[in-house]
Amino acid sequence: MYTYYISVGSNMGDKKGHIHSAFQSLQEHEAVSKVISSKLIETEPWGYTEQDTFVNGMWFCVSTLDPHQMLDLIQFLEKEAGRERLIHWGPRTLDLDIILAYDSHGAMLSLSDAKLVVPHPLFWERTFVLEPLYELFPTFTYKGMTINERLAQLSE
Ligand code: A4P
Ligand code: MG
Repeated sequence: MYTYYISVGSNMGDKKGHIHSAFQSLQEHEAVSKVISSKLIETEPWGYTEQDTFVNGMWFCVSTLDPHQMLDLIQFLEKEAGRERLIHWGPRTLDLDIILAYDSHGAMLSLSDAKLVVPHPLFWERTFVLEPLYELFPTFTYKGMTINERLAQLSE
């Protein structure tokens, strides 16, 4: 059994609609349980800024799927939302990223191969990831810092 924190973002079309449909598909998946969503927030684009505002959030779930199987599942959900990969960091109907993964003993997984890097390499830089993560996991610490301390540092 694994637990996951998955970030969700959309900045094209019916943004909240894409997110809600994918959330429902995840909830209905036989290998996934205890799916919880943070509230959804509107955020300014980060990176490639010539694009519409995003709706962002965070999902927590428990699953028997291992991290690579979970990656396959979230890529399937992105495809269901009509996602095409055009511009790196560019507009997307749905972007799902595995931010954190834990094994059944509660140990945080660190993985890095050609397909998957966990924890997500940029999560600690992004307020649109850290704010919803804080809602679901307020006690999380990384590099000796709480999420609130990191958010304060990022806003300096
Ligand atoms: N991959 C590796 N590690 C992971 C992981 N932990 N989770 C690989 C998911 N995928 C992972 O992803 C490319 C490849 O990354 C996948 O095939 C997988 O094997 P992608 O989604 O196709 O490519 P991308 O869109 O070019 O990159 P990515 O990383 O999804 O984009 P980002 O970095 O997430 O940036 N501003 C705001 N305010 N809100 C946003 O949500 N999002 C982006 C996208 C930019 N600016 C934003 C937001
Ligand atoms: Mg992605």
